[in-house]
Amino acid sequence: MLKVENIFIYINGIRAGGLPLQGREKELLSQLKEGVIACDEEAVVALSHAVIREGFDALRAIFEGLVPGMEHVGNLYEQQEYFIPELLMATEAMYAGLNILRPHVARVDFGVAGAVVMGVVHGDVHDIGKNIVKVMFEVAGFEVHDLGRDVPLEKFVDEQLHCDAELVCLSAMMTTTMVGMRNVIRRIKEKNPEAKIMVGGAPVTLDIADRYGADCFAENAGNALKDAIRMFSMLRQLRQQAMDAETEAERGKR
Ligand code: B12
Repeated sequence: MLKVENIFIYINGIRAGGLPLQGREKELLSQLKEGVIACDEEAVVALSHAVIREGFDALRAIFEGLVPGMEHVGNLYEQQEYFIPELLMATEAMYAGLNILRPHVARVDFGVAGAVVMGVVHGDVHDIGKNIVKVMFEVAGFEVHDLGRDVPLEKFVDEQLHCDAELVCLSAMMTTTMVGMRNVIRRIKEKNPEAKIMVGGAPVTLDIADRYGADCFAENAGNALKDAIRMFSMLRQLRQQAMDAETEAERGKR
């Protein structure tokens, strides 16, 4: 089991501080990124299979190949070099790669796993970011109840109660849909004040998270996992302390 302090080294290693990419792996991951940018689904499929066949790390291929490719596509869209049809094709290429790589991602035992409900809020179909966050949570052994995208408010509330999830993760990529998070958070807290809520997505900031009453905000998948692990460890510790205090009080009575 990895110690909590080592989680940071592990996660940072995925994207930056780990072993530098070299040789064939570097070449494959750079081609994966280019494949997404070129909206070339066939190439992304072939390259993803090559990553697995040649024994390279699937998680690294997702975070250092597919994700930077999609981020670059986002920049091209903002510079008006790409339009909606290119976005759709790049999304298909990215998902084709993700579907091949995801089953090969190694799980790591952080010793704090629990149930998490996750989804993209009503009116919003941008689900790539949420699915990347989901991969991270699955790596750490969390049981993810994925509600998908364009999720009606009440579905989050019902699912949290149904699976007694300690954490609900809400994603929104548009300013118009982000405002819906406030109601989801209010309703979940009304029904279960114990549930913790984490929000994220491009327009969301720490200030907004605070104003909406969320417990946590993370700007990317790595930080989302770090914060979730921190939160779960703290909850476990508090529960243990409460149980110890109760046992102590019982002993005192006898
Ligand atoms: C791809 C894309 C699409 C694809 C989505 C495909 C899909 N299945 O997701 C398609 C083509 C369908 C699309 C449609 C539209 N889009 Co669009 N889209 C994008 C684009 C270019 C990239 C988003 C993306 O996937 N990024 C890559 C991923 C990896 O990053 P990410 O999503 O930010 O996720 C990371 C973090 O945000 C965070 N995160 C995300 N979720 C969560 C959740 C939690 C709990 C946490 C902790 C963290 C977290 O972690 C993730 C991983 O590190 C963005 C522009 C951009 N630069 O972001 C516009 C963008 C989001 N789209 C936009 C718009 C306006 C639209 C449309 C209205 C366009 C139209 N005229 O039809 C429609 C809306 C449809 C709808 N109702 O939702 C705007 C939103 C503007 C705004 N601020 O409101 C953007 C910002 C483009 C722009 N600058 O105008 N889009």
